[in-house]
Amino acid sequence: MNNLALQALSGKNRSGRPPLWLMRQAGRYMHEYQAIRKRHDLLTLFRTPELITEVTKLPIDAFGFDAAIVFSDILLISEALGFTLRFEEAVGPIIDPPLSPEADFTQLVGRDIVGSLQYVYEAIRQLKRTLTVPLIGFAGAPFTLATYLIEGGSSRLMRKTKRWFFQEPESFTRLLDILAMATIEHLNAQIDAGVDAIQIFDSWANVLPAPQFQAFAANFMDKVMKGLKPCPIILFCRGSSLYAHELAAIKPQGISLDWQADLPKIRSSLGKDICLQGNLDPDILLTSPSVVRKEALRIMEQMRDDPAFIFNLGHGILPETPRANVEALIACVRDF
Ligand code: 1CP
Repeated sequence: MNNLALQALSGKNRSGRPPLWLMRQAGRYMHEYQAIRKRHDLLTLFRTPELITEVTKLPIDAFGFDAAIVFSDILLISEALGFTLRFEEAVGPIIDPPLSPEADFTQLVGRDIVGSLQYVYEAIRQLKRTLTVPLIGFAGAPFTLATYLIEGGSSRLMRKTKRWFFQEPESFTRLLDILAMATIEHLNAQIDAGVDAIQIFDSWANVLPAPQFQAFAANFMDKVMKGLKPCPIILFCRGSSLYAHELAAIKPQGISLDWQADLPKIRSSLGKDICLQGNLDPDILLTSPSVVRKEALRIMEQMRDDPAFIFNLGHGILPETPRANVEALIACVRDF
């Protein structure tokens, strides 16, 4: 087992080079993935343990990243909660009908979350039998999951969500409570199945003003974390450079930083114990190998010999990323 990733998560990587994996490392930038996607639609991929296992391993076999991430999605739990989910080409996820403040969302309580998502846990068990690197499980944070349920899919402005929580904070809080309980069940089942670490994504928490960030994002990531069995946890949100202190106060093993963050500044203000993950701008991977090397080296120099640093992107890898640039990044981190 390559434990560089787990060593960095516990602040004990003395090897001189950081572990490396990418956000959304299994995906459309890989021709192997595109070939599998031609044969199966996305929901079939997400629901079939053998296909989950195959896709999870693609980037490990092709590039040798230091950790694998279960090929799944933060929105599959919405099906377990009784919503209808589909993914439309060139549009993204659609939840139809979406959730409104008038709906009786007590119907979301008492669902068999773990029973509905068995295919995820079966894939984790399969992967653990053969993987040679640590396996990361994940879920969306309650706030980000709520935005998809309320907006009915991807949204940039989150107008319906914001109207709901500004006008009716109590009922919004009740909704987040229900989603937190379901998320805890899903993550504990992933831990039971054998994942080595958990990442919680609050991708849209950047739309929140500071008081609401605390009330709806930070407090609910905290609530989820407190419900989990022992396992290293990494928290991510867009806006993590703005809210790094609030995230660190929840006391996860690691936080994943967006590309706006100044890593040395955040390291000196948070202290050396917490693992920092990040933060190359994914757009840099659209340039050229020499630019990728220059920008990656800048980060490597900044974090040189930091025993609690993991090299990653500041957000998900883009589908149009040229493979040569991913290869240049890997060589740069490996040879540092
Ligand atoms: O290697 C991996 O990381 C793959 C596993 C993975 C993860 C960790 C996928 C597969 N999705 C996710 C997390 C996820 N899904 C997040 C949180 C991380 C982030 O902020 O990027 C979010 C917000 C989603 C929701 C989602 N899933 C969207 C909408 C994004 C938006 O802007 O609103 C979309 C398009 C998906 C589909 C999806 N999920 C995963 C992949 C590889 C894809 C695209 C697949 C394809 O089109 O073939």
